[in-house]
Amino acid sequence: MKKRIGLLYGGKSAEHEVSLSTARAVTGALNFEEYEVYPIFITPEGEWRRGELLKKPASTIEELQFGDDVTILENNITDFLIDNNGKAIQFDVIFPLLHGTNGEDGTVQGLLEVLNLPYVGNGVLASSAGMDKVIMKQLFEIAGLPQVPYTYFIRSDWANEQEAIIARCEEKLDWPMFVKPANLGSSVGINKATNRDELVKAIEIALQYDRKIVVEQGIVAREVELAVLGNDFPEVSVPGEIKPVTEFYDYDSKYKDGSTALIIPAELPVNTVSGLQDLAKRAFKAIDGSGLVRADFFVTADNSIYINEVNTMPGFTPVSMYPLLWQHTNVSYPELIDRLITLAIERFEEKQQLHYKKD
Ligand code: G1L
Repeated sequence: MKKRIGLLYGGKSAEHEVSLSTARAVTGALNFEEYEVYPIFITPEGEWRRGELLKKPASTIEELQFGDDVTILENNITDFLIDNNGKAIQFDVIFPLLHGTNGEDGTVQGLLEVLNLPYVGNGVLASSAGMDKVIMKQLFEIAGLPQVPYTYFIRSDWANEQEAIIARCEEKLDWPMFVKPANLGSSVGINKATNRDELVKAIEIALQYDRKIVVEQGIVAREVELAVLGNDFPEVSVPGEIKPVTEFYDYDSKYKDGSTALIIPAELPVNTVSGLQDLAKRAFKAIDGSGLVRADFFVTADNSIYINEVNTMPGFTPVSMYPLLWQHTNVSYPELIDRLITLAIERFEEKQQLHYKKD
């Protein structure tokens, strides 16, 4: 029996287009002898539209964007589960290639939990923890992972005690500082500050994107990333390095210009590599990850390691860091996708065994 996969992509998010290209790439890697692939498109306005069973990989993203002539699911999003004859489609697994519809992650995962459907990747807890830099840092702290000094506050704190917040930043952190919205996956709203004036400006900008702000101490370091794959016994890839071409790469240079170089494997001493691999696994466990995470680190000139963050929904096209890291660790893109699907089903089946009441 072929496995029925629902590919969920698009969405009411800044990464709508990225999600579409990713979905196209995934259809290109799935073995159609093994899988029945159902596309489920979420429009930029948030309407859910299920397409017909795909016969072959999508050759363009346009093929995956359905118009309003296709099953419109505006009143009941769970209609994606119903075929054109009113029969339920029994999905074996859903592949959610998107961020939460309102920018908060874990929301789509929550929907899939309520529907009792197996899905690829992290659960509700890891997804939402991975979306909030402060919560993530607190979990890393508890797990004893090394990270750069930071402080945080919310908008109303800033309104009431601006002076105290600046004082706290200067007391806890050295210049330069990086100001970041706590809640965004990408680099939007992130700015560097080398003095008080710049700090105030950077905070005002960051507050346009989130009510919670993190201020981190800047360090001179290389950016090194590792891929983690698994559930209870995760495996780790070789490290890769991101070499920015500009001094600090913003959203545009990171995601559009291609002005960063990926160096895989990163050139590092063997014990630094094993240190990174150990920390990557511990970071995965600290957020209670499942399926995959990309763990991002800073490595200084003397090879000190600091964890920066984990990404529970990393870039996932064949030329993105996460799949490339596995390719260099002898796991091809199609194989990676198969492994993720298997992991999703294993986790789901294990959860089905749990008792929900005393008996
Ligand atoms: F399903 C996985 F494997 F967990 C998964 C889900 C989402 C992997 C990678 C992603 N990434 C994305 O969806 C995105 C980077 C395209 C964001 Cl919209």
